[in-house]
Amino acid sequence: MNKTIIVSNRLPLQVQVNESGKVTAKPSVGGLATGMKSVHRDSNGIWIGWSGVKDEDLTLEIETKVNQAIEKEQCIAVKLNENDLDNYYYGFSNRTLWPLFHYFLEYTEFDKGYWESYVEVNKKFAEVVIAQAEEGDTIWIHDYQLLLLPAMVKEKNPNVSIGFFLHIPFPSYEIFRTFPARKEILEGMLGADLLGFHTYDYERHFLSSVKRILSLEVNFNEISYGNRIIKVDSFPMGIDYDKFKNAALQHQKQTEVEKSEIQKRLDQHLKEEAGVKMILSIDRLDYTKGIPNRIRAFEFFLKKYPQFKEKIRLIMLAVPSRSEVPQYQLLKKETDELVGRVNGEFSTVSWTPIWYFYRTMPFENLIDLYTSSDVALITPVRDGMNLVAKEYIATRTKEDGVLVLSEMTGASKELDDALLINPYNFGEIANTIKQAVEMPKEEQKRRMKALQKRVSRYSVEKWAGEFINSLKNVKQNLADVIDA
Ligand code: GDG
Repeated sequence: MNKTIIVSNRLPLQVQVNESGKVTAKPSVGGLATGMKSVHRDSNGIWIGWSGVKDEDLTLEIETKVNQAIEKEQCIAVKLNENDLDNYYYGFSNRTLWPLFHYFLEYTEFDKGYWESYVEVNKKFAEVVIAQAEEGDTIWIHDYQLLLLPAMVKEKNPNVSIGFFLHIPFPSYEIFRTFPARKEILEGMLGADLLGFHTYDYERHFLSSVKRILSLEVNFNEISYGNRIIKVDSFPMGIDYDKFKNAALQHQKQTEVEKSEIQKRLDQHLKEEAGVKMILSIDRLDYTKGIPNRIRAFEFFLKKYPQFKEKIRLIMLAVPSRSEVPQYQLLKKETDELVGRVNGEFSTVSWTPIWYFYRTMPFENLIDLYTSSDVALITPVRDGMNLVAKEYIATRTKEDGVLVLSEMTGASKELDDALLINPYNFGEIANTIKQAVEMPKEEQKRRMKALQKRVSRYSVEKWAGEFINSLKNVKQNLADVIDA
């Protein structure tokens, strides 16, 4: 029976090795893992990726135990050592591709050592995939860490069908052309039979680079490449809508003893500070998420509309991320300083304008925050999709709440009932915050219902299903051409 092989940098597992050498592998609960569940489990499929334990920490005994634990979850590990992680992951993936694809040219480091390691690690992945793949199998490769993998697999095994999905933006040709390895990257991606992006814009940018850099013929959304036709399409990723909706419904039924400390504090706020509007933001602390702009815009709002002092609060959850990379350390410093500045300038004895959390929170607390906030303020300067916006929508079971969303996110292309803003325009953000907190309930409801309709229909399972179907069609078309 043909199988589906999923490949991503990390396996969808939390692998832990405790001090006495006991190994556990728990499934991760992230959106991608959920969306792929049906593809992974139902199709007798396997998932290939790094386990999260580097070679230096693997004795023979521990490695055997790790492999046994992950095989139970239908997963297979690619081994990575510290040098790979420094150069392929923290280096080329996160200091070259991530900034470049998010339009941060000034942060993009072109380093030969990073590139060589990226090629080597993609080869390591290819070896494992090729060992597992059999004729007729379907392979779905994910994201920017593995851009060279499709061609490496296709070359050795032309009779498997390969899909590739990019979770981050594909930049415009004018940005992409600056990249020394631009040709190699495109050729690597073109090993796939189907290439998927979150939005039509990213798809268009990719096709334009293919045309201009590789001089290939592009016909609508199909590329002629040697004797192959490669299809390119957009598949906007969704969320596990029911999971968020049901968690919010459950949340409403909580008794006093079941409530989290955060929820108790939020309730206290409702009692003692009735009328104070709660504005929420949640993101990894990443320079693409527009966190400093958001704080500056909030500061500008407090200056421009002083009537909101003591009447509004920004709750900002910033999740630690890639703290080994210098730009992330600088961003942390800048964020701390800006929060300090705003709180220092505007706080009163009974009111702090920004509640700032720099940590990861459990899922239950995320639900506390989503369900208790009047407005979600999401201001990335560049974001492939942004799932937080969709999660906020799913938890608003009373059909209230307002989403203020950057037009630089992939999500904004689908969510036109949100209040869309340009994250660089502080005046516009300030005015939109005012519009959001003053929005009449009927308008909130009208907008929220439309947003919920969209997000509930296009769930993460649907997204995965449509990608796989599209890949099957490409395969079918190919078979028809060969038979004809
Ligand atoms: C990349 C692209 C694209 C956040 N804090 C906590 C927590 N989260 C969860 C959220 C959400 C996820 O993390 C973040 O997803 P995003 O889509 O917002 O952003 P990235 O991490 O940058 O993801 C992005 C995505 O890939 C998918 O293709 O949308 O554009 O950059 O699910 O809920 N979860 C928990 N605690 C936290 O503190 N439990």
